[in-house]
This record gives sequence, structure tokens and C-alpha cells, in this order.
Amino acid sequence: MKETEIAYVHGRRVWDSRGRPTVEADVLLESGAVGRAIAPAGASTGTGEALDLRDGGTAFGGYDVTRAVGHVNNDIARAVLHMDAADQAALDAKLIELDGTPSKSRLGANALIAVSMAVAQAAAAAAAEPLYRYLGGPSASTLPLPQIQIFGGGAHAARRVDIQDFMVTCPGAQNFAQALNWTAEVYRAAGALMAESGALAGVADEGGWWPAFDSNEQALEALVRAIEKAGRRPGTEVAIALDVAASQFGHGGTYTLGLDKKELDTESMVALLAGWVRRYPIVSIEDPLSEDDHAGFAAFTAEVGSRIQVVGDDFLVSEASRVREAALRGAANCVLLKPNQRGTLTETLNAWKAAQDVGFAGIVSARSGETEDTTIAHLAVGWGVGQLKVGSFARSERMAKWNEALRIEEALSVRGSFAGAAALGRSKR
Ligand code: 2PG
Ligand code: MG
Repeated sequence: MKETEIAYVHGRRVWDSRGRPTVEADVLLESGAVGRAIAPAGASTGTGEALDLRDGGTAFGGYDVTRAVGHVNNDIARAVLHMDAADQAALDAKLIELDGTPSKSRLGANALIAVSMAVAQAAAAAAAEPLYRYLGGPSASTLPLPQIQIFGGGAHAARRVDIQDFMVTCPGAQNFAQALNWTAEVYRAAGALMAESGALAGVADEGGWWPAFDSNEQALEALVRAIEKAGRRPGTEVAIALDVAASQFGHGGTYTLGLDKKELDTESMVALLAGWVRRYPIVSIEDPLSEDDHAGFAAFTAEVGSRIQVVGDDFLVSEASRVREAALRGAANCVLLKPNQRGTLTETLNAWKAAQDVGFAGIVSARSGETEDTTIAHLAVGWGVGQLKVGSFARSERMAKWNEALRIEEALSVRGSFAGAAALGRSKR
């Protein structure tokens, strides 16, 4: 019997940061090592994402996961029993085969990703290594450049503003800890500025300040002021990253900006965002166009992609084939990596490998519905992705990940390095 053989798998229902049910998996190995992981959940999901299986009905708004948990405890537990946790690729292939659907709709991507991640955690525990080192070996030593939300909007703030995430990133920081120091001051300054102007109205889904602004652009102005108030130079030290999440308000080449009372076609949407890029210290824009607007993505990337990072989230849904296709079209230059968009770690890693092949950058990302699970901080370092997006600088489901990356930086000590500005994607001309 092998030490890393799976002896027992157990699924249970736990609760996420929105107070919704989610799937947790425990994996016990013959050696006695245990791994645990919890599935996150999105609110602004891409149509190409693997299915987050919910019970429907009236309980908990239809969000219950008794079926997905049942799949972990029955079909999945039986199928992976005695498999080798150290062979993640074989394990994930088994999960994919067992589900048997392209969208993971039979067993649920929430059931699958909880097990896939828990198996990796168990294998790392059996090797007596932290997950990042188990995944990446001794060369896993790069701390990610963080993208941290200051204002939350879109689907995470009842569409109070159209743009979903107003974030900062710290290209001028010397290390990960300093990037967090700077962000903490910007977050505090932004809150104080909003309180002064009477615009402080609580926090959005991911802990960013609730955006009580009159226009989308006002949020950009407020963000620049907050960076300055925190004593940092906008652009060089602390820069802006946006997640437009345009699939939420754009379809078929028409974009409806509710707050700005504007209806834009693709060309004017590209022009609007390119104007912001000229006037504000923006270094990264995610989902600038909707997931179905491939031509728009290509046009936007042609216009600004040599200067800023253009990230595909709903557009690429962590899928290797979509990354390759986007690269052929010159659409985007960075892929957002969300393990639950695919349902297995291996497929998510394949998207990152495809990105590296085609010269795209990558960002490991949390979801708006999160928990204390810190697996993604380890993925960012272990896979050497170079960027990490977790939400804001408040609320423990977010801070758990930032704090875990801090511990990793401390453990790596002088062997570690900070990805910094070099991690940002840029298209080659
Ligand atoms: C996104 C994420 C995180 P959600 O769009 O990038 O901000 O949101 O998890 O709701 O898809
Ligand atoms: Mg997004």
C-alpha cells in the first residue's frame, strides 16, 4: 500500500462569505495525512464556466448544495478510493471522466474542485511540504503582485456603479509585504475620503467600499486622490487595475452604462476605456468587453495592449483552448485563473501553461463568494503565476489569502523574490 493512496473522502456543507452554502471536501490518505478544501462561488459568472451545482427550490434562495455534497460522498468518494493523491493529473482525469459532461453539470464543478484541491492539499501534507513548494518545488519562489479592490461595484454592489472592481496594484513595491502596507494605507485613505464627502455607505460583496459615486469616472478620480492621500505616487508606486466585468452590462456589441446613462457600441466602449487609460494611471483592465465580443477584445488589445494588461475572465474562463484562440486573434494578453471555472486543478494549470506558451501573463483569482480556504495563495506561488487577485483589503475570507501569502514570503525569506511590475501582461507590437 502506498502512503499517498486515498483512504477516505468526505464532503460536507459549509458556508461562504455571502452566507450561502458551499462544498467542503476532506481527503484522508493511508499515511494519515489529511487535505481539506472549500469551493468558492462567483456572482458575475461567464457563460463558459463549469457548472456550480445548486439544488434550486426555496431553501437558502435555491443555493443549497446537498446534491453536490452527496456526489462527493458517493460517486466521487467511491471512484477515487485507492487512487494516488500524488498523481494529480490522473486524479483530475478520473473526476472529468466520472462527470462525463463538458460543463461538469452532472456532479457539479463545486463538488469536483473541492475534491481536486483537497487531494493536492493531502498530497502536500503527506510530503510534509507547504502546498506551494509541493506544487512548484524549490524554484517556486516568486511572490505575486497583488490586485486589491478598493471600491466594489457591478454585481457585487447592486450595480451602484457599472464597473465591478476598482483595484490597486503596487508596481513600485519592493516586496509583497510592502505592497500590502501601501494598499492598507490606500484603502484607509479611500474610506476616510468617502466619509468626509458623506459618501461612505458600507462595503460591497468583496469588502471594497460601497461606491456611492455619481459616475464611473468619479470612482477613478477618488482612487487617484486616495493613492495621493496615502502618500504614494499614482502610476509608478501604486497604480489602478479595473475589472469592468462588461458581460454584466453588455451583449451583442451593445453596452448599457446605467450610472452614466449611456448606451455604447463596441467602438465607443473601446474609446471610453482607452480614454481612461490615457487620463488615469491604469495598468490593467479585465473583461473590458463582454465575453461574446471577440472582435471588441481584439480591437481594445490592439489599441492599448502594448501599454497595459488586458485580462480575460468571463472571456477565457480559465480554459486552455480559449487562451490559444484569443492569442491567435490578438485578443487580451493575460488570463485570469479561477480553479472553479473549470472544476479541476489540472485544467486550470493547463490554461496557465497555454498562457505561457502564447506569451500571456496570468492572475490567480478568488471568487466573490469565498471562505477561509487559502489554496489559491499557494497556487499563485507554486505555479509561478506572478499575480494574485483576492478582493479587497478587509474581511477575513480575503485577508486569509493575503496573510497566507505574507507567511509564504516570510518562509521563503532571501530565497524569495517579488514579481513586481514585470508580472503585468503586455502585448508585443
Ligand atoms: C471576477 C470575480 C472576482 P465573481 O469577476 O473577477 O472579482 O467576481 O467571483 O463574482 O465572478
Ligand atoms: Mg472578473
